[in-house]
Amino acid sequence: MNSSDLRLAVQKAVEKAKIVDVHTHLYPPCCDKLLLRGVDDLLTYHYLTVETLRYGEIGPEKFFSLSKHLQADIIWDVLFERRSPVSEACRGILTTLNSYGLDPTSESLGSIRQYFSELSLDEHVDLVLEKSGVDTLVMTNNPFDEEEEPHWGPEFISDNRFKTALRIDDMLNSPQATFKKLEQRGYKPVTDTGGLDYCVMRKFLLDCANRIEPVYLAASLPPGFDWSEDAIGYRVLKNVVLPCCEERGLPIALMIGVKKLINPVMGLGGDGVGCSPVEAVAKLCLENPSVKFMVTMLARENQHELAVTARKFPNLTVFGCWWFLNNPSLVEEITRMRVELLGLSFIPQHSDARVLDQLIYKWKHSKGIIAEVLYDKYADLAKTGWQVSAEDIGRDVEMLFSENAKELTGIK
Ligand code: RAT
Ligand code: ZN
Repeated sequence: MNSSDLRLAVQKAVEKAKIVDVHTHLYPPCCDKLLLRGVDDLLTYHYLTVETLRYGEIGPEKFFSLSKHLQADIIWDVLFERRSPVSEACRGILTTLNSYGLDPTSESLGSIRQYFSELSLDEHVDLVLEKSGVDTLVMTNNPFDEEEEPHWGPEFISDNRFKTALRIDDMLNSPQATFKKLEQRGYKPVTDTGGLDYCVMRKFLLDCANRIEPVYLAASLPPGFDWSEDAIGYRVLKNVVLPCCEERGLPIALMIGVKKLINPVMGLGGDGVGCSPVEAVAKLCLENPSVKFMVTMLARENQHELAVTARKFPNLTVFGCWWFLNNPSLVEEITRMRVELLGLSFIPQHSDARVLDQLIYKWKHSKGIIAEVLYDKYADLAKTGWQVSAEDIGRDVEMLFSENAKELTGIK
């Protein structure tokens, strides 16, 4: 293949690749209003909210007291009408609208709203999954989320496109308070292990797992998470969470590095980032060889050490360019480094979509970068005399976008 054929072959393979999106905040259609969708939800995404508030034209308290419709009007005005929308989150809106054939330079926000209001929920879901190439996505399912948990009936897990992940942040980050909540739900302690009963906590997790059949358990942890042997959160991880993972054959996804609410008034947009100790991940992988760890870290500074660590542990899969890393310059740098250190043995991206339509731009933007990185790598191979065929490329691309995730999680 000459280099322009090679580029084309890679682009084609990536474009048509079906995706398993291993981390989102979306819900199946049966959850109705819980599934955010359409232009007002897109505009009021917390990434855009904080960008708007930075300009100081309206204070956070006033802004959050307004209706979603009015908030969207303000965001549109501040970020799109009176400035060029150059940030990644803004560009995402444009990519998404374009994909529906909507032209925000000639159409008013009113007519864009009109377009979305005419899509039924089911139509909308089908359309977005088709446009984004997402075959299967994994949700974030928190048993303590009062809006979500009541939906956990058989219908919740009946749509095969929406897989569940049991999110257990509370158990690791505030074990005592969580244990109290379990007691309120009728999980009474049997043995006394210093306030917490691991057995009861395991029973709770297994009951949750029976209800929603998760494809993994997950937690997001702060840079300051205490990894010492006698720290309570770490003991819960070792004595409750990992045994459940082992018993059910489920991976544990650790998302490490978020400093929660460094500015509380910003709500979901108020979190920050910090470096975390990668050696704690290595220790976990070493001490628990039969547990599969999926790890993503939020700090750019942690990426190299994490990739090097993954080289040593087949039970560690690095996934995604998470949250503040999901920007073209960083996705490119991180993906390039991961291919160089890990070959094809990682999951390059997840969307983290909170709004259905975001699947379109998050994947379009990431796919473009991943394709470029792959092209460069195959071109480097060609210089050694190693030729890849279109089939080879298709196979590799499938591993990155779906097969690795399927193998890890058991998603069919
Ligand atoms: O990207 C986001 O929306 C973040 O607020 C979080 O959802 C983060 O991805 C998480 O899952 O904790
Ligand atoms: Zn997330």
